[in-house]
Amino acid sequence: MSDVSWTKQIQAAYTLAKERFAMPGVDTDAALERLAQIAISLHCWQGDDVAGFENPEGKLGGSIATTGNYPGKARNADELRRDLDKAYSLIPGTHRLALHGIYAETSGQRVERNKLQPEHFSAWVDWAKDRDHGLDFNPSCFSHPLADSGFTLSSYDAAIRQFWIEHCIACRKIGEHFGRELGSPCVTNLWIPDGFKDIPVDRKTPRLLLKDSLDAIFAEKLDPQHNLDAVESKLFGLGSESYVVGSHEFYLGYAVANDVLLCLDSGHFHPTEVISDKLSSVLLYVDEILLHISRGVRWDSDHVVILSDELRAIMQEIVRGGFLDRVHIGLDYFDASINRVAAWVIGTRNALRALLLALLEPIDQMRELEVAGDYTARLALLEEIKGMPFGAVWDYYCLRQGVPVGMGYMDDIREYERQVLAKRV
Ligand code: RNT
Ligand code: ZN
Repeated sequence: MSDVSWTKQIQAAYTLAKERFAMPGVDTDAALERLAQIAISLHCWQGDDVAGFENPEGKLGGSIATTGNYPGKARNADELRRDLDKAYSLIPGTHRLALHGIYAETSGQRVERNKLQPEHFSAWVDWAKDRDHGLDFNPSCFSHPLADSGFTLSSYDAAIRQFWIEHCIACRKIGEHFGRELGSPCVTNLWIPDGFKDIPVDRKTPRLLLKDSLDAIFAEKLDPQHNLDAVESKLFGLGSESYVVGSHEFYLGYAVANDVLLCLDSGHFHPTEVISDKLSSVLLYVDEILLHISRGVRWDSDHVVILSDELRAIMQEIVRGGFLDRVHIGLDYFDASINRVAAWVIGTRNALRALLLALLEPIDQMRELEVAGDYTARLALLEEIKGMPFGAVWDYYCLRQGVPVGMGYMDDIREYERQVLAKRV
C-alpha cells in the first residue's frame, strides 16, 4: 500500500473512532491533546544494562541484576545518547530522561562519587537542552566497593554512611542544576540496596541509621522549582530477601513527615500487591509521587513494561483521580536479552497507550452508575469499553506526532541495528 493511501486509511479510521467514542461522551481530540502534554521519564540505564561509565566492566551490584547478552549495548555516553535519540524518534510526544550518578562523563579522570559536580554532566545538559528533554536524576548507591557489604546509608560503619551521604548531597545539587538549566524541575530519586539475605536480629537500628542519613542529605532545602527529592522503597532484592531497610512503611512515613516525594516502583511489592490501589491513598498525604513503571515477574522486578491490566489500572487511577500534575511518570526496567532500543520504545509506547486508554474513558457515565449503585451496568460498561476502537486513535496519534504507526517502528530499529548496533563489537 502506498504511503498516501495508508495515511488516508488511518485518518478515515480515526474519523469513525471519534464518532464511536463521542457516543458515550468522550472527546478523542481532547484526549490526544492532553496526552501530548505528558512527558514520560525514560531511564538511561536500559541502554547499557545499568553499567554506567565509571567502570563499565565492573560487576553490577546492589540487589539488581541484568540477564542476557544481546549485542550492541552502548559503551559510552555518545553511543547511549545516539541510541536514546533513535528511541525518542519512535515514541510520540516529547519526553524526559532519567540519569544516574554513574553516567557522569569525567574525561577519563577518576572522580569519586562524593565529588561529582554538575560539570560532569554538561554534555547531557547540552543534549537535553537541544532536544527539549527534561532531566531527572538518581544517586548511584550500588556497584561500588563501599556498597559491597550490602549496606550504604544504613551501614554500621560511619565512614561508609558519610561517603554515601556526600554522594547523595552531590546528586541533589546536580539535580538542582539540571532543573535550573532546563527550566523544569528535576526529580532526584534516592534508592539504596541495603538489606539482609537472612533473618536479622536487629531490624530497628539500620532504619534509625537510614533516617539519620536521610536527614543529613535533605538538611539543605533546595528550590522545588529546580529539584524535587524522592525516596524509593523495595520489599526484597537479590541478596536482600529477608529484610530491606528502606521498606514501603519506612519511606511512606519519611515522605509524609519530611515533605519529599514518594517513589512507587511497580516491581517492588509482593507479587500480588499492586501500586494502582496505593495512589489515591498516598496522594492524600504526599503532594507528589514519582512512579517507576516496571514489570515484576516472579523474583525479578524489572521486565519490559507491557500493556498489562495493572499498567492500565495505574494510568486509570492517575487520570480518574485528576492526578496527572502530581504524578511524575518514570520507567524502570532493564532487559539485556533483546534489542535495548526496542525495549525503551516498546515500554514507553505501552505506558502512553495505557494513558490514552485511560484518557478515553467515559468517566462521568462510569461514576454516575457507581454512585447510583447500579453495579450491573457498571460492569457491563467497563467490559463494553474494552472493545472500543482505541487502536485507531493511537495510530492517528502516532501519525500526527510523526512517528511510525504500528510495527513500523521495528523496521527503523532493525535498520539501526544493522547500521549501528551490529558494528559495536
Ligand atoms: C532498584 C530500583 C532502582 C533501580 C535504578 C537503577 O530496585 O528500582 O530504581 O532500578 O535506580
Ligand atoms: Zn525503581
